[in-house]
This record gives sequence, C-alpha cells and structure tokens, in this order.
Amino acid sequence: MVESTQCGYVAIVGRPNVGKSTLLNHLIGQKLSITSRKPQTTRHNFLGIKTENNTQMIFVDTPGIHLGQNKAINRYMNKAATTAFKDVDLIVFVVDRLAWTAEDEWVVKQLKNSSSPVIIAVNKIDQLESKDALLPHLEFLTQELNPDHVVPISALRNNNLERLESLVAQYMPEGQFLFPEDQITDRSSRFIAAEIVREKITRQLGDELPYQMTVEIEEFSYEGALLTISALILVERNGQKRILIGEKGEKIKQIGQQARMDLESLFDTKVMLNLWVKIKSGWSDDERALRSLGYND
Ligand code: GDP
Ligand code: MG
Ligand code: K
Repeated sequence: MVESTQCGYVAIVGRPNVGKSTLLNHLIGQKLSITSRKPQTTRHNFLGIKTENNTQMIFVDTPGIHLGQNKAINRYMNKAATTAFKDVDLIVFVVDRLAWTAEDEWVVKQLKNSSSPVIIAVNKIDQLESKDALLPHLEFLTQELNPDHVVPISALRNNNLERLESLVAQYMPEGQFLFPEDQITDRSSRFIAAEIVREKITRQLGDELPYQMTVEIEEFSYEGALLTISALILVERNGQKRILIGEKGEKIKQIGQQARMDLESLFDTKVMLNLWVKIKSGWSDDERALRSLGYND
C-alpha cells in the first residue's frame, strides 16, 4: 500500500530584521541561515527543508527588501525577495510585535497581488510588556490581507512555533517529497561555511564594515576526522582590511575562533579554519563582478 504524502513550498517574507532567518533556523532546528541585528544579513534565497511524518515543508528564506538604495547588490536582493512571492503554496508573513515601517507596507502591497494563502506570524512577543501593546496594525493587516491565520510567536525563544508549524503543514498539497527525508537545505556545506564566517564578521564589526564584504571558500577538505576550511574574505578598501584584521590581528582571530566553534558543531567534527583578507575594489556596485560571485540567481 502506498501512503499518501504532502509536499509544498512556504515563503517566509517580511521586512529586514523581523526575524525571518531566526524563524527558519528554529523551525529546522539547525543553524542554516545567518542572522544578525544588521538588516542586510541574508543575501540569497535559501531553502530550509523539514520532513515530519508524511509531510515535507520546503521553506524559502528571503533577503528582505531594501528601499531607497540603488546599488547593484540591492537590486539583486530585491529581485530575490519578490520572486519568493510567486509559485508557493503558502506565505508566512513575519511582522514585528510593535514596529511598523514603509518596508512592511511594501510587503503588504506584494501580498495583495499574490494568490497564495497567508499566515501572519507576529514575532518577538518575548519583548512584549503588555498585551495591549500588540501591534496596533494587526487590525489593519487583517482587513487588508484577510489572512488565513494570525499567530503570535517568538522565533528566538521557540514560542508557539509548534502551532505555526502544524498550521503550515495543513496547507501542503498532496504530492511526492521533492527532497530526501534527511536533507535540510539545498545549499552546499561550502556555502553554509562561508555564511557562518560572514555572520561572525558582521557581528564583530557591526557598523564599521558594511555589506561590501564577501566570503569565498577556497578549500573544504577532510583528512580523516579533520575538516580544513580556507576562506577568502574580500573587502573593498585597505581601511576595511585593517579594521577586519584589527590590532595585532586580534579581530580576525576572534572571528576565526567564533566561526570555528559554530562550524565544529554544525559539521560535528574538528575544524581547522584559515582566513585570508583580500582587497577587491568596487565590486558591490559592479554588476559584472556580482555575477561572478553568484548573485544572479
Ligand atoms: P531577518 O532579517 O528577518 O532574517 O531577521 P534575523 O532573523 O536576522 O533577526 C534579526 C534580529 O532579531 C536578530 O538579532 C535576532 O536575534 C532578533 N530576533 C529574531 N527573532 C526574535 C524574537 O523572537 N525575539 C527577539 N527578542 N529577538 C528576535
Ligand atoms: Mg534574514
Ligand atoms: K538580519
């Protein structure tokens, strides 16, 4: 007898910093998508796959949109964000429990043109002092979008995520699994390794080093149980290189240590991590360079 299975795509949308990547990581139970306080952390669309019983949910994390900036990298990121609204079985629209911005409005506009069902996830309720403060825009949102469900959650503290997940599962259409049951992402180990290094740099340097920085994995090889990863960090200017390396190499050392800890727990093995910093001028505003770095998908 063939058991029936369900399988579908779920787009996680919302403005930068509402907690989309955090939500994805906690739903999957693994650190797949990097998160930070900085709004431009997620650059690519990214799949997180969860198979539970007879249901496979394929989540699409999106970079979020960036209004009012016209650099090439922003155009690519916005394109990746709008593509996510199409061809999905369900949209989870993540909003902040309090703040409401023009970027939220932009997402609402996109959603009104989409025919997919919508669940609104009101995130960061752990920061809520009283129930009365819960997003004054909820009523407006409900009227505008007529969502199928509104679910308050805390992605960070794992609050109410089971409820969200069981709702999501109900929207998955009947069909064969598209990925093996134990696969949790479409991205390669190399890609995730580069993302983890990038996350540590973003966290260590904050505003000092903007998004004109990229990480390429030059080596990813096992020798017995030792995984050697060599990563090239590309920055735009000499000043940025100096900041990244820090006094007597202190900064880059800290970045390397933190990244290595995450990599060891992710790959469950000893990791030797080599970091190199190189200057590559002007790439973030050069479409051709962006293409060669893989931002054209
Ligand atoms: P994204 O840009 O929408 O992908 O947002 P991120 O997942 O990168 O999260 C942005 C920031 O919000 C990070 O500092 C997260 O730790 C934080 N964050 C995400 N979810 C929650 C939550 O439920 N509660 C709190 N207090 N912070 C959260
Ligand atoms: Mg993100
Ligand atoms: K972010």
